[in-house]
Amino acid sequence: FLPEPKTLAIVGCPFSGGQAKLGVDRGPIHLVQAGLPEQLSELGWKVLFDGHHQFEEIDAASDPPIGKLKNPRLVSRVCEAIAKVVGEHAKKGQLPLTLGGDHSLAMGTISGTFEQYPDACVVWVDAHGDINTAETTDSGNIHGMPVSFLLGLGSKIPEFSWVKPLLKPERLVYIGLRDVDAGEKKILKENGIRAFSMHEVDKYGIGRVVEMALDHVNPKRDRPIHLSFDVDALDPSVAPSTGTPVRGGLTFREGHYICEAIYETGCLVALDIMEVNPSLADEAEVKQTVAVGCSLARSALGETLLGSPFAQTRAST
Ligand code: 5AB
Ligand code: MN
Ligand code: MN
Ligand code: MN
Repeated sequence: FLPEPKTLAIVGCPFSGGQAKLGVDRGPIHLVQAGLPEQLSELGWKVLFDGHHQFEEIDAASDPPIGKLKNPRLVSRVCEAIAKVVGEHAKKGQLPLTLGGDHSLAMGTISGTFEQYPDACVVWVDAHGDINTAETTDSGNIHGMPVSFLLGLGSKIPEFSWVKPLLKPERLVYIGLRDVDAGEKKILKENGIRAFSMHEVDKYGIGRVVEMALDHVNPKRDRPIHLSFDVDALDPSVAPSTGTPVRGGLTFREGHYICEAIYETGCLVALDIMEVNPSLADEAEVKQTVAVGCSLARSALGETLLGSPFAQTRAST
């Protein structure tokens, strides 16, 4: 789907308004400082990095909750801005890599992807479903809700009217779930959304799970793929610095395998690395989590364990 030279646009999103813990807005800065742009150019990408996005601020006093939703106007405006940025990069044939920031941002990134690729599918890797609606959310944190907005579920909120319900339930698949709210379980069931929880990862192994997941959303491997990766999908022993860790998660290799397998399809058109929070956990754990965020991105963008067969083929022709 991407023209040569393969160009990557890094979109830094220092945003935390979709949840209550401070620090997740510093995730992108840490990922970039750890050398992610350089690492990705070493993989052969032409890397564009236009800095970390500055968002307009709305003070809490002028952004009271709408129903239970917290910071609704702020989250909406930031996501709308990100949708434009991601959509424009995609339109230019570039692959947007969005660094979060909290996962509410995916409301923006996926909206941007669908602007350019209406037949895209979404692989959502997470411990959580992030599919609460205004009716089902308990916390009111919008990082637990982006998927419902993208699907057009729940009551319509005028402040979010820019979000078009472009994602169809059959074009969405989850991997890694293990902390799904009761209301979310009902939504998954009612909408027939395919989800591979940690139970299925244990039962079939990650290889089969990724194959089944892709067979579901992308049977002919001809649809563009948006991969939205919440680092809390990984076990907390692998990615401790995140706001909502849940035990029993993906191993280091399982997480990277998902990324490698999606890269191998040749269909990846957009990538999110979300929820790295460098202010949670100690220094060594922060370093570990940031390093894992970088290596997940590298795996999704072509790093292999035994060198690239693609590069060898090209060199020998
Ligand atoms: B994350 C919870 N379901 O709605 C809620 O980290 C957690 O983007 C959401 O996956 C976790 O608040 C959101 C309890
Ligand atoms: Mn999560
Ligand atoms: Mn999430
Ligand atoms: Mn989280």
